[in-house]
Amino acid sequence: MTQAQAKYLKDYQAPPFTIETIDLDVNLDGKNTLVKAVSKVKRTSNHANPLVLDGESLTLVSVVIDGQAAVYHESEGHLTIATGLDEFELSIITQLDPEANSSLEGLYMSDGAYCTQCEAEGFRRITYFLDRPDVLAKYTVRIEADKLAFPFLLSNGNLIDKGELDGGRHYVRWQDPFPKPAYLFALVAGDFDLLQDEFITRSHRKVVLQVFVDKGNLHKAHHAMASLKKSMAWDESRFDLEYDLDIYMIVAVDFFNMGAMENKGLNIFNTKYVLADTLTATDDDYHGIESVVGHEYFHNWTGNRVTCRDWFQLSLKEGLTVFRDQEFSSDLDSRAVNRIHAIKVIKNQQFAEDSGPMSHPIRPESVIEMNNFYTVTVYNKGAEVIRMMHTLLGETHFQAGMKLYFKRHDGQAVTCDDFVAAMEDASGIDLTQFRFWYSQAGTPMVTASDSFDAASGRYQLTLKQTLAGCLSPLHIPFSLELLDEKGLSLVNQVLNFIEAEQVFTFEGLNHKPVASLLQDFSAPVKLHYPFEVDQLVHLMRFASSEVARWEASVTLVSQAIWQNVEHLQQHQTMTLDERVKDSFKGALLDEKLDQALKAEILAIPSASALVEQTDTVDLDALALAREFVLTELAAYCEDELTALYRSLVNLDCTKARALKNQCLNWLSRVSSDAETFVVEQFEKANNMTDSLGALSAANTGSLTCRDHLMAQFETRWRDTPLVMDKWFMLQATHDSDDVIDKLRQLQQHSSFSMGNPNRVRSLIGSFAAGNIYQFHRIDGQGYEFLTECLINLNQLNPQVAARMVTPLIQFSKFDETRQSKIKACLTRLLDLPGLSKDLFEKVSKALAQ
Ligand code: B3K
Ligand code: ZN
Repeated sequence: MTQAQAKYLKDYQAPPFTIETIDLDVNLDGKNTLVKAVSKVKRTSNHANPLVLDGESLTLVSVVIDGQAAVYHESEGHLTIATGLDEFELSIITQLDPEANSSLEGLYMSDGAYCTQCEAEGFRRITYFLDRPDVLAKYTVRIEADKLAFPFLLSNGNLIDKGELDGGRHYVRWQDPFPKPAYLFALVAGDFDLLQDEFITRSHRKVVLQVFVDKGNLHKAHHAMASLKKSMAWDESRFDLEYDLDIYMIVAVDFFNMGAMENKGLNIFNTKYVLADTLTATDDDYHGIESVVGHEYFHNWTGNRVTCRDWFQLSLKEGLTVFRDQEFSSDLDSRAVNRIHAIKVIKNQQFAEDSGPMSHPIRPESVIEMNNFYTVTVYNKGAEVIRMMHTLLGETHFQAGMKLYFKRHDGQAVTCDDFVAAMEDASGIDLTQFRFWYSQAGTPMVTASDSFDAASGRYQLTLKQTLAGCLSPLHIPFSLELLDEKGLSLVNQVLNFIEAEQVFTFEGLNHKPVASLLQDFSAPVKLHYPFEVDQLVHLMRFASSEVARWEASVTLVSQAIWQNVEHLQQHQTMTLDERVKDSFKGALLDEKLDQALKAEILAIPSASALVEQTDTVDLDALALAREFVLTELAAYCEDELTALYRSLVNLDCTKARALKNQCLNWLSRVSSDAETFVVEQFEKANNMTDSLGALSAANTGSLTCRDHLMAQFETRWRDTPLVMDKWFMLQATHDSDDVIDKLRQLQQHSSFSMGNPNRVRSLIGSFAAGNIYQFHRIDGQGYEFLTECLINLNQLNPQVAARMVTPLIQFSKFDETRQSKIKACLTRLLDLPGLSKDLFEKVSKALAQ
């Protein structure tokens, strides 16, 4: 295979040709599907180069220019057409086999329906085209197919024609009035149940809303529909943005590489983010649906109306749209809990990416396979960067910046810098230094130290920032609260931390205050400050910000775990400070504390989250220390946990369920009542949150009832794929020594399919990413199992394979023995004949580390 080549941001050049309109005629006929694409092509400048189009896995039938057979050359990935014309009509016919397309990119089949996925570079698997986001064309699409099997034929924009044809076939024509890049093209053909509703926009236009789901699932589409209506209303009220077409369609398919896709007017969704009823979906699933429906809807402005100039600018649309969906969720529900979830993604996953071989700035500078850059860095750190601008500018200036951005760039393909410039120009705030956040990879480290002079009442906080390879310091909004000894707030402000080292002075204090540092995680940095137990206990009780109180609890328990890791390494007995125990008991008993926040405090950091807090990890000691601290806390609080659990059992509300299930999880470690609680909860459950909460507790506590309950669950749900995903996930995350044998057996389960990314993620992905002790078994069996799966997936679905390799390439913190076993597996992958460029990019970078 030819070695995959990287592309560089610095090499960007405007397109030498452009395509302003395209007429697509898609004749859906299984293996013999034909696509005729008629484009109006224009030379954009004075040059004599041929037209070079992108294309992959296509069978070319014909190429015609202005009615004449064209002179062309087909090579790997390209079609080069010789022409001296400045403007011409190009007509290309290609033949596709969607049934054989297991990569789920381009045109493929999901459970008998045709559908497409074109972002980032899937359109080139449909026809030869200028498949780059800065070529914006108006699309007209004719679809023809068998009427009985495919009664619904959908594409972007508005339906302008339809009719019957001979042989039981029918056709439709769709026209999208908005010019768009090829990655936003979509087509669906199938037989679905349809949920229909409408939304009246604030300028009184009626928009038809449609959600298409597999037959028999109509009752599970209502939450997605409600979420869509909320999103439309929210974008009007918070961002002053209104929908622009007369119809908005969502189609749910079970075979899908990611969560969802924002194609103009025709979103295609993973069923996981559409289908829900209380029996089959958890409260978290409901929340996930609302947030993903919102995210895709918000892309209509941030992504579709204003799109990216090139793929290096992906964060322009993704960081901004994640920020918008986070704000949507926070405006609708608990802001603190939403913020905590976002912080966890950064600390547990993004920091890991930053310290691994795939570390990249939110605006990457070189890319081999674009699909590898839909990352937590581009998305979630990207959203943090937008959030920091929001913090620096404030809501009013930020919204003025958004207005200016749309005024300048509606209908254009632009850069991250254009966005920052709009924010800067609308607010008058200089963001020159802030721009380094776009170009610097890695996690900045902030070290804080402080001193108090009792005589003068002066408190000084010194902040130092370091970031490997960063010559100039970053502009860090550093949010700070100072509390007095009674817990009263003395100072609450955002510091502009702009120098490598900066001292902030506060006068007139009577005692040394307790500092709540980097409140609400005001910047995506690692903070180092030698917190004492008493300070953390104080913050847990008194910090004004709920997020800061949660953060203090995480630091408190993490410090206790790390201390015990040291004890173990020095062959000392493990201990747990009474103050730590009391502060957790205090939180449990605190009636003023929001139940959802309490549940977050009880969700002790996972082992993987703890790994992210250090540079090297002794995994075996970490496992013992974490289990020790958790068990000690649970034993100390057993009575309170039991009482709290009992008080919540019959409450029908999300927060109460979250807290109840956390209590159960703790009790499963220590309580003799745990079996009874779990079995009763499982048997009485009238919703999936309770069933799954019981099963998870049985799983973590390895309770006697576990196998029996798992079997019951399987019998009940074996025909409901999304629920079986939960069962596969529980199997895969069971910390038991025979789990790998079990996983091998489960790959033969009738509900499992290696071709379906949802199944693969729940069985194999959650093992590698969520069963850290078994995945990192010292005998290397975990690595070998994943490697075998990846070898299989490399051919079937390279994108999913490359997603799942992540835990294998983030090995730098582990010991020599584990590292050498991992490297042996990576070498085996690198030597694989026909290795996809998706896997090649990640594996080669990991081995080069
Ligand atoms: N834009 C899509 C992701 C496309 C991923 C391509 N590998 C979904 C989203 O972020 O909304
Ligand atoms: Zn997105």
